[in-house]
Amino acid sequence: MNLSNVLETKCGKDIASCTNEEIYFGLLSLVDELANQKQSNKGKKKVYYISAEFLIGKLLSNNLINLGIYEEVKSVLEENGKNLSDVEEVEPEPSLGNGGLGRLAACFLDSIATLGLNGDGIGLNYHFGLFKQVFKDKLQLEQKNEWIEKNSWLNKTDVTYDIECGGFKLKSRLYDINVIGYNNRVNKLHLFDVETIDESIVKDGSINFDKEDIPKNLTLFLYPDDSDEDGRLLRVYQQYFMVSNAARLILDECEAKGSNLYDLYDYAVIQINDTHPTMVIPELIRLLNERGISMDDAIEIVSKTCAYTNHTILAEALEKWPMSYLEKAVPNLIDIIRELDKRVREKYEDKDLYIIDEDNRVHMARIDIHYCFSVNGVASLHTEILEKNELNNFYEIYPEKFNNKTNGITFRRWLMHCNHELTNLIEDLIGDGFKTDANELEKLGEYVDNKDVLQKLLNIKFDNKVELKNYIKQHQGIEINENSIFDIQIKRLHEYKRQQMNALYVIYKYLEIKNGNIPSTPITVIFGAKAAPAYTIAKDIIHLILCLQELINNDEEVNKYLNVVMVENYNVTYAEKLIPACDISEQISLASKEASGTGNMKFMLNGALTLGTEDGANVEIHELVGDDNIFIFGKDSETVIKHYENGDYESIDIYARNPKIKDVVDFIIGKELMSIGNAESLIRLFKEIVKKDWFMALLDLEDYIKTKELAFKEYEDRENWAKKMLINISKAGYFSSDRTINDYNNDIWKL
Ligand code: DL6
Repeated sequence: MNLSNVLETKCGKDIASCTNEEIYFGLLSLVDELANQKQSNKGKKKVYYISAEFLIGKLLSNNLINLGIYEEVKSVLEENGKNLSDVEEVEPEPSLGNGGLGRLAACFLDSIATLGLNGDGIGLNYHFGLFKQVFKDKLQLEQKNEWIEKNSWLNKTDVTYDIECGGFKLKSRLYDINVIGYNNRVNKLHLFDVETIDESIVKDGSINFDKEDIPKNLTLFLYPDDSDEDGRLLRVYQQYFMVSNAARLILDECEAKGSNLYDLYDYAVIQINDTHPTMVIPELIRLLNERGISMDDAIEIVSKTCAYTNHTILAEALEKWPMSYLEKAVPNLIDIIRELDKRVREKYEDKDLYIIDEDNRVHMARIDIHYCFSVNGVASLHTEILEKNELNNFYEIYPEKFNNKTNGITFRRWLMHCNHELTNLIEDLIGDGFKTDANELEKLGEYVDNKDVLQKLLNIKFDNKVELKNYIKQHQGIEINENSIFDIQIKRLHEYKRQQMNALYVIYKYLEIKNGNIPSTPITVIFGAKAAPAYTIAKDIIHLILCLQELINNDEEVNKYLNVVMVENYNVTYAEKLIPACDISEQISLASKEASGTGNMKFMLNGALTLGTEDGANVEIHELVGDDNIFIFGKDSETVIKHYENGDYESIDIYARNPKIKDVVDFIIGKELMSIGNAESLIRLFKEIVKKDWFMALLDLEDYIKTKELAFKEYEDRENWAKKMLINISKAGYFSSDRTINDYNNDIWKL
């Protein structure tokens, strides 16, 4: 194929005279055409990965890489005076996810396709996604995030279903996105939409709309505000719409391949990603009943087809829907859910196993655990905590169902796409085998004493810092110092992830500098996080960080040594710039609370050192790199779990006893911040930390400060630091999602 000619034909004129937009749309059409020519993965059995989120990120460059034409396209564009990065800028980022759960689903789709496995994703086509975050007066505002253009990666299909909810019928329409494996075959991401959707009901760029008008609003937003009953009901409608479509599609595909439905599990395995798709279980049972299969048989068939992944230890994050909501939104499922509950009651006395509790709430995870054949956690520690603590009563009765699948990330996006310089260096050193077998990164270990290689690693990091600096300047007008240490915390905003503890460190450092204790190397602390619109304390934490950003960056005495940046509208695209530029990766959740984390893996792969607690997959990173190549601090999960059990943690004791901590916490409501911030918000946060501190930021603060200072000190020895970087990269192979998907396939899916 003469790419230059093909592209010119696609664009309708010579490349040199095209705008970046025209080139983008030309490439989009070319990529889809090439994908459609590729073979799709085939096989009798298929995995259906159902998920409320697919945080797929921009697709152009990744698709070019996976098709093996990235370099060629890049040089054709360069020959014509064009730059692929500028073309990438034109692409809107699909807004189909929120955080780790959705990004994991996207990494998994890439690996499933790459490994040649027969597997599709199924989700919803949210028109305005989560929300676009903007900062105004140092507060987070939410706006609708429009991403669907006339030409996009979405391909309209002929598939439609009539979905019956409580009170009305919805007509669905399936849109497909091609999932192109690396040098391999193509799968699909199936996104269902409702035909009657009406974008115009969202007013003035906001995220406000009539929550009751389900036919018009159903697929507008991911995780619509659930602070009121209408919002929560809307989530139930969304979930049901997603799984009812999924169930019909699956049954149709399996029947078309010859299944008589009694053997459904020979044709399909359904991976339920967190509890949002749980209703696929009763819905499938219902559809099988409709096709004449008895209740006993239907339950058995579905239980042999479905597998559940748990992604959270937070009890409050495990969904429980009031029966009254289900009666209203999904009356067709009520009898089946009651039947599923009845069967549990007949067998067990322990009320905590029941699906419907005494308050008439339906526990979604309990449906999954009783009626799936596999239940997995997403990191060793997480699975262990599920087995020993959170889900121990279930583990006791179903030990054979429980298994661990430590998460992973796709190296195509998180190394080859986002860090070209590092990829090239690795390829020069060890060849390109690591692109298909990530374990080959171990070979880098040979270079740990090679000064030339270590220097190259430092140079690449520096170049990436300059790139990030320019990006932040261009997008937010904030100037940062590429010669400073880049200390980065990017993830959803949640108290358990403890961005507030990092903010307290910033205050500590500010006060130190004011007292004349100047750091040897300047420090830039970077945050990126969206807070759920109704999560008040999370928004207070963002406000605190934005106040610190203003105070510190404008203080001539301090800003030479310390800067704070909260990037606006943190998303996959931003992550791709931040991760390659990072020196210190903040993974500071309260031990026992972060199921796994996947950002920790991305940073490690790009040569950042982890500053973290013994939580989630940090534990496995620690085991792989050894004590010298990671900075671990804080109380371990056992201690934390005991505090919760005994109810004996009082943050006020630490605050009152430790003057250093008191000074830092008091600063939140001191004159400097109160004069530039919102008093109500700052006081609320202060009180929360001193009186409640549910996620124990003060418990670990002193150790955190000490360990962070140690990390900064070690950074001074550049060569030794580069060694640590190299060791981290060389040990990252385990966290390839190709490994994770192989594990899922070998142990659960058996495709
Ligand atoms: O498994 C993917 C990802 C984990 O890495 C994170 O540790 C975990 O917080 C996240 N879970 C969720 C579920 N929602 N809640 N809460 O996003 O899953």
